[in-house]
Amino acid sequence: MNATLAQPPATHTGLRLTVPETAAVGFPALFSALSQMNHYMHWADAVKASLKMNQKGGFDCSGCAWPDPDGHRSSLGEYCENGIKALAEEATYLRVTPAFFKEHAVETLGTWSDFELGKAGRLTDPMVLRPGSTHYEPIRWEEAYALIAGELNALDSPDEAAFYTSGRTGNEAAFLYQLFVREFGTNNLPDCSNLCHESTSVALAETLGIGKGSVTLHDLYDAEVILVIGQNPGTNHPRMLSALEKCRENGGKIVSINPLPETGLIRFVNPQRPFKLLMGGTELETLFLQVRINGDAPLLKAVMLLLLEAEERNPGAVFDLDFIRDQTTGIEAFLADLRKQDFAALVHDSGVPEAKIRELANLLIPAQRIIICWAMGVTQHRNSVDIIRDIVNLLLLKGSIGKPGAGTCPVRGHSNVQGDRTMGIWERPPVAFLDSLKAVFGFEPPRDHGYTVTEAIQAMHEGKVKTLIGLGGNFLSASPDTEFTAEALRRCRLTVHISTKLNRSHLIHGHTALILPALARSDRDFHGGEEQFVSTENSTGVVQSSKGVLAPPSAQLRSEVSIVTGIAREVLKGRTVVDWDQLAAHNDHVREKIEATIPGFDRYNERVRQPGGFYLPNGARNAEFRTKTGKALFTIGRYEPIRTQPGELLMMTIRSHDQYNTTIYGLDDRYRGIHHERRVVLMNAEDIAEQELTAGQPVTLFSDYEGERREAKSFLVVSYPIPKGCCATYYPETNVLIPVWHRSEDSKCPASKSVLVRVEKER
Ligand SMILES: Nc1nc2c(c(=O)[nH]1)N[C@H]1C(S)=C(S)[C@@H](COP(=O)(O)OP(=O)(O)OC[C@H]3O[C@@H](n4cnc5c(=O)[nH]c(N)nc54)[C@H](O)[C@@H]3O)O[C@H]1N2
Ligand SMILES: Nc1nc2c(c(=O)[nH]1)N[C@H]1C(S)=C(S)[C@@H](COP(=O)(O)OP(=O)(O)OC[C@H]3O[C@@H](n4cnc5c(=O)[nH]c(N)nc54)[C@H](O)[C@@H]3O)O[C@H]1N2
Ligand SMILES: [Mo]
Repeated sequence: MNATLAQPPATHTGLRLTVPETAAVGFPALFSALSQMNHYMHWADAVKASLKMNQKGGFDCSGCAWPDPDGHRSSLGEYCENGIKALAEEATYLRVTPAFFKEHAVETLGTWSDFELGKAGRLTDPMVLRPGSTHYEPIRWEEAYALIAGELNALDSPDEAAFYTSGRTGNEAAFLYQLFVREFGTNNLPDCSNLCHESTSVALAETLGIGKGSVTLHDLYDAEVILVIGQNPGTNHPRMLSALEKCRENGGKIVSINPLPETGLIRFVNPQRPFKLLMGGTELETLFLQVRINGDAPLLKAVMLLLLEAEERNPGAVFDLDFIRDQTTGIEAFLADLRKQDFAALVHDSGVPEAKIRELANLLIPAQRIIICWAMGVTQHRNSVDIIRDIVNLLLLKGSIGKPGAGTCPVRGHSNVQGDRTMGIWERPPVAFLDSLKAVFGFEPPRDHGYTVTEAIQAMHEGKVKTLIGLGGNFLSASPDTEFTAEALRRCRLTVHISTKLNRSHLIHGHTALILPALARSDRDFHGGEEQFVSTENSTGVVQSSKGVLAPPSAQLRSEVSIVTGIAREVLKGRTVVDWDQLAAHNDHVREKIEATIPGFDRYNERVRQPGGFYLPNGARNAEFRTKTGKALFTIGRYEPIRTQPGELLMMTIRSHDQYNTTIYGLDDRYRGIHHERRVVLMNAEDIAEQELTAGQPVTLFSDYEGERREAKSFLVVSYPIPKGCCATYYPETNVLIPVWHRSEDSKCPASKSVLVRVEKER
């Protein structure tokens, strides 16, 4: 067994604090973005790539899934500081070559921080780590495929393998991957959605008949009120700020519901509008409700009670009674449950002053066009599906769905995570999808549901899954329960990662491990006598093409399409009914099969070539609800407050401004005023005093679930405006504290935003 460290080393890098910023973007963002490019990219590449990023006919930024404008796109660049950082990380001139792996033993690389691993550069060659070896060594592609085929075909059952996907994979590779996996014979297709918006997919499919959001970018401009719940767009979706600015200018109101006063929501200085830039930007937030962590369910219920009260005083003036009568079911049971709630207790549990909740209700009472945006602050709790049910209930009461300027806006993370799901990357595929696969390809796909990410980890730990293949991502560091997950990986016979950059999942491995280096979004992909493009789907269901523009970092790299077809051909040799050679020859062939299999992709090859792409059909957008009753469903969001014991804090694990998930761009969190250090715990000043700590003090954080102690050492206490009883740390450093089973029952999404911890002084 290898002793390589599963967690980044617990060393400090030199904390420096400043006052949190009060405006987002502007000149500092421009400066930060340029300095990243300057550090890691050749200038010619930087110029070429930045002119093509998010432009029609260019490539889709691999940062977030925020939509691009349908019409005019700014020539100054439809991207943001963090999109540039994503590009600089991907298109770096630094290389991780066979010589690099020869020089550094796997165990030694384990002592590097995640920041250092990422900065080593782009992977250039397929590499293998053979049983008992200390170093990765080069392997030929065909030999790597044969090795995978040998392992997979030796399993007792196809269900002994799991096939992970991260959300950067384009539609074409994702479709082929699930096709291969299902012909191989399993639905074990866990993906990063399982750790991310899974609660959204479950709740929206149940209530509105589609697991995706309903709004377009234009709806955001036209809304009267936008609620932004549990989301930090200034860092994670900076281009969303332009949409919020437009909404403000049209007279709309923006409400942020968050335990932290996030800078991006306070004031936005739009770099594409020089006049506004000089004037100090636009005030975005109308109202800030500082909820307690996990206080959203009681808050939403309290608001809906106030709406009900106003409606009863003045029937028909608050609720959209026609909409409720014609388009929904379940209102009676929902209202009966709402009436049973104790307003004072709800207010107390939310952590928000009653006056603020009344202010929010007063904004909502006259409004007819409401949009609710949400992200990880909503989806990563044990009761997340219930919170989203109440989000939907609120919109339904107001008839704010299925019409312009209104609807659901779950803001997706990875740039193609939504598209991957559309392509069938799903451990619980709908029956209609499987029937369609069968009709188009002529094999019988497996019907039993597969494992989600945390279930796959448990199965690997128990020896039920013996091979893990990852199409992108960083399975180890993205998952909860780092040490448990590491052990699960070590017990595998084979772990394979199709990757662009080095990460910790390459270092914590099965008996044999493979790294297969892939082309990235910004790389040119020339095959079949032509330059190929892929396609992606953004958060609003627009599918468009993405074509890289830079020379690939090594001639050895293959596209994800090529790698997936290469593996499939070898594994299914002699028993496949799919013409993999034809699919590998040109991405148009893959799109033809997608069109034949999945509704909404008519004339795919033609429409994806249109500038700006096309919208996929979306029932909820047109008030057509494909639920079991054919109507939108009012449901009951259950809720039980999380009570902390004395000395206990409820911790959320969040992103700094300088990271992309497990990829660490830098050590600063500029907007929050935290510099050059990631091992910090943000605490309320009163908690610091009560626990007799001081700011800057080193502490160990530990959790104690079912009597099992999990700890994370060497965190520095930072006093921060966060509600009392709550604390915040950066992911992935504290994933070690989250038990693998600490997740939503309904969606299996880890409860990474509500972790009970304690703080212990060090030294
Ligand atoms: N630059 C950059 N962009 C990214 C990413 C990145 O890492 N870096 N990641 C991408 C991915 S995969 C995703 S999913 C998204 C993530 O985007 P976000 O969801 O914005 O990411 P988090 O940092 O997890 O932020 C969660 C927010 O929810 C708040 N919050 C936490 N708990 C609660 C709660 O109980 N209630 C409420 N109301 N709020 C709460 C936190 O204070 C924080 O503001 O961003 C995507 N875009
Ligand atoms: N505690 C805690 N845990 C969390 C979260 C949290 O908020 N708190 N957030 C969760 C969320 S929302 C998500 S989405 C997951 C993220 O989980 P993942 O998607 O698994 O993680 P990433 O860090 O995005 O993966 C980065 C790696 O992907 C590879 N990569 C990058 N681009 C490409 C590409 O174009 N092709 C290929 N083949 N590989 C590529 C690189 O090798 C890079 O090292 O983490 C989850 N984990
Ligand atoms: Mo995500």
